[in-house]
Amino acid sequence: MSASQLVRRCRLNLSAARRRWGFRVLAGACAGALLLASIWPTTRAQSTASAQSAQTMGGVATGIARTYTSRRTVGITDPKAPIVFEDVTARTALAKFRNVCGTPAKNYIIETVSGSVAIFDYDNDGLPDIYLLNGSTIDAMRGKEKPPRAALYHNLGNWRFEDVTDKAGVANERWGMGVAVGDYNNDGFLDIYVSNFGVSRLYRNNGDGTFTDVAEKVGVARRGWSTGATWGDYDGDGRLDLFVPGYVEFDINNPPPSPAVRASGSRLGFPPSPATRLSFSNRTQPRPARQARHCSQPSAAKPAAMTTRSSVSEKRPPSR
Ligand SMILES: [Ca+2]
Ligand SMILES: [Ca+2]
Repeated sequence: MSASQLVRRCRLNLSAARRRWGFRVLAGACAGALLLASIWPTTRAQSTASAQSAQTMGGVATGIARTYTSRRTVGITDPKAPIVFEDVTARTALAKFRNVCGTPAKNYIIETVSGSVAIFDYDNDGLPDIYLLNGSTIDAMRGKEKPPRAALYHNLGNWRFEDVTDKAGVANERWGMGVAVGDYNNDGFLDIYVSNFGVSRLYRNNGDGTFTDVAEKVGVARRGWSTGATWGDYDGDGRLDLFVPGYVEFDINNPPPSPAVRASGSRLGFPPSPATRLSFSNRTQPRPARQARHCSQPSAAKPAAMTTRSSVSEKRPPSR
């Protein structure tokens, strides 16, 4: 091949390469345009939805229009909607009720749980009544102070309630954990099962505004730490059966040392256990502070009074 032929062939190749690159650029531009065209409606829809989610919405419980960000509320509320819920507790006898659950320090697990509520028509007058369960304190369980009481409020209508606890005989005065309502004897009146820390109760509805605790009589006075019970006819024989779950084992007369007790020695009136005293001596050992605190656990000197077993032992029932 001569030099002129070589130059000519190089020019032809260069022209072909320019045409190929030009086609590729044109194809890329078209693809970009198509991509933008496909993205544009989605982006616009998202922007619209975002703008809608920031719109001011109303129709809430207070009747005051508020701004919501959740899309679930968009388009389903009306700023002129009426009030749906209003807290009227202060206007009723329920305002006097106070739930008690140990001390504010919450040194023991028992002090962190209590209380329950049942709304049912105990006198069959067509108006739902309210039964509020209460907790207790360790001192009350040990007879050192007056125990808190549950309360039954009879619905008089027009948002008026009457405290009929004494008349009904359902004060409980134990550390309440749960309430289950059901007509266990099929007499047409709803009865109350109260699961307690201590001895649970079955309040039979006498049909005259009073109840009688028949738990011992019918064999459901479960001891230990019971929690949320429930009624159900598990075998379909037409009679309600009762399921009462248990929680952990806790000896109210020999609770495990809490951090506060370990720090103060005998806070809350409980004397330091041998294990606690052992922990104080262990702190003098040349160990890291964290390990020394760990050694304060009653691992070797005495087993802990509370365990996390799935079933509750009834060998050591609480005093109440
Ligand atoms: Ca009623
Ligand atoms: Ca009944």
